[in-house]
Amino acid sequence: MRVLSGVQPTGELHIGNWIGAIRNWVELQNIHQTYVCVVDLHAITVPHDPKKLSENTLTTAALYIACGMNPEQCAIFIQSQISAHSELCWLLNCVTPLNWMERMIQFKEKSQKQGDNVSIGLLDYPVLMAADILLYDADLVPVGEDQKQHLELARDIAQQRINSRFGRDGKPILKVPKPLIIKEGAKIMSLTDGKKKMSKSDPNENSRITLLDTADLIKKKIKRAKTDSHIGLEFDNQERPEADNLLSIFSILSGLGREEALKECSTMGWGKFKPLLTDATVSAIEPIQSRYKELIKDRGELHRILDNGRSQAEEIAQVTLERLQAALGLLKKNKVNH
Ligand code: AQP
Repeated sequence: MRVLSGVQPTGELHIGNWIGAIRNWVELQNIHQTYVCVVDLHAITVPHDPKKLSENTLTTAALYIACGMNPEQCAIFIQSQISAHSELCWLLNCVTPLNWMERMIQFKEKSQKQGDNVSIGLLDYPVLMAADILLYDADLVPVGEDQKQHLELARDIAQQRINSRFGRDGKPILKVPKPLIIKEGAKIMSLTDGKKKMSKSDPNENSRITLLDTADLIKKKIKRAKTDSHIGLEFDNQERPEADNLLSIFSILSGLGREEALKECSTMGWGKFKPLLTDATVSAIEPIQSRYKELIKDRGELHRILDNGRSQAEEIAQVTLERLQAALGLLKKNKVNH
């Protein structure tokens, strides 16, 4: 099966991106044809700093590898370097109803933060994401819970708007992908508000732990993390979202799993729990950080890996794009010289 996923280079990757997405790709590359991209075209749907964008793009790619993505086993590439992403997005735009887009939760949330400055690109974000996935005939798309609605949209566009309208003789033009959401850690919440997801773009840096935070910074952020007045950690108590979130993070990063973590922490006060969580977090991301430091020293090698990933991905993307162009009746380029 073919797997495709990506992260936006909108800032430093956090433990939510890792636990909800990247960590799962690492397993998948051993069993499936895996394509992972840095989705920089998505990152410009909100106001951004051009200098930081190119740096974050390279950093994100280096972090994929530091987290265990192996360029020998998967294709790692930059979305904007393959023009078929934007071209397919346009074709899909022309068949996607506007009212499907206005329902998207992420659009509602992100547009609210931007007042009068909302770009068409932000509204179109899910169609570009559909193009990313559909270009590669992906069977599976591993994402966190927050991206599930976008995945459903990609499925609807492929099935209802392309295959059933333009497919001939029952043959689909685009493959309809399936989401792959690993339950454990599918939505890591903010450290400062257990009801909000952890996010790269949250203006409060204390709300997230990034994969490049120092041990000291992690300690400080966890110390400041929101708690409640109860003693003992527990899962699934809607009145205690912070307890549920921090215990989930602990159970995953310590490797103990839910049952063991609950046994260990169910009668523990916050004062004792927080140092435990700090240690588990620091130890879990320390190997990523040391691999990252090595990788980022050799930018030439990173660019070589990305060039190689791009040529593998581009070949597939072009075939899909031409298939859809033909199905929509766009006149093919005449390849014969006059
Ligand atoms: N808090 C989270 N918990 C679990 N998974 C998460 N993901 C993001 N946040 C969490 C997963 O990470 C992948 C990449 O996400 P993205 O960067 O493309 O977009 P996003 O979901 O909008 O991530 P952020 O961090 O919130 O970025 P900003 O702030 O720029 O919007 C996806 O698979 C996502 O599910």
